[in-house]
Amino acid sequence: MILVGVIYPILTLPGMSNDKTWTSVRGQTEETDEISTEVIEIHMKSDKLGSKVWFDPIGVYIKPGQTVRWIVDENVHTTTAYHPENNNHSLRIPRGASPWDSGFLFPGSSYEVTFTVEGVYDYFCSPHEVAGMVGRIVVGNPTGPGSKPYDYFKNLYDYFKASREPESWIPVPPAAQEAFPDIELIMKDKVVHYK
Ligand SMILES: [Cu+2]
Repeated sequence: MILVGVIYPILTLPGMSNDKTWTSVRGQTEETDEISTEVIEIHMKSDKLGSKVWFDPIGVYIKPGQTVRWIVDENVHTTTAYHPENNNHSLRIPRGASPWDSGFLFPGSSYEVTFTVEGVYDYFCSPHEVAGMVGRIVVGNPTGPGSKPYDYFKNLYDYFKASREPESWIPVPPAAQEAFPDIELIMKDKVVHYK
């Protein structure tokens, strides 16, 4: 008599995800959320005519080490840091933090940035900045150039004669200044939606 070995089907194990940590408890697989590695999603929106454009949420609070993922829902957008390296815009992210510029993003595409330096990060959408399409991210302590008045780089020289900020930086346009959510509101609510 010939014994035929039984071939067991290969079990499919749950894959490791970037967002989740899998832990085995008494033979069962459970999913555990870890706040510090949660990816925060911000959608890039537009009405059908393109006359109304916005980031949603427009303000978020995260912890150092967390990643933000921008996703285009409608229209074409960029996510671009307020930084002199980005077309001489004024500095509104922490000193020492790397500026980012996604370039044009089309519907369905996304772009990620991981934030490690604490402070306030202001950013804009290149084609829609003058229409007020901007957003604000607070990473840990709400400090740095992004926490200062929009014209800080012009006033310091006048008041203290000690500024090293170039006065040629492009200021934040009025509609964008109007759109930014207050830092205090972001600290309180953690997520601030566009109104
Ligand atoms: Cu846009």
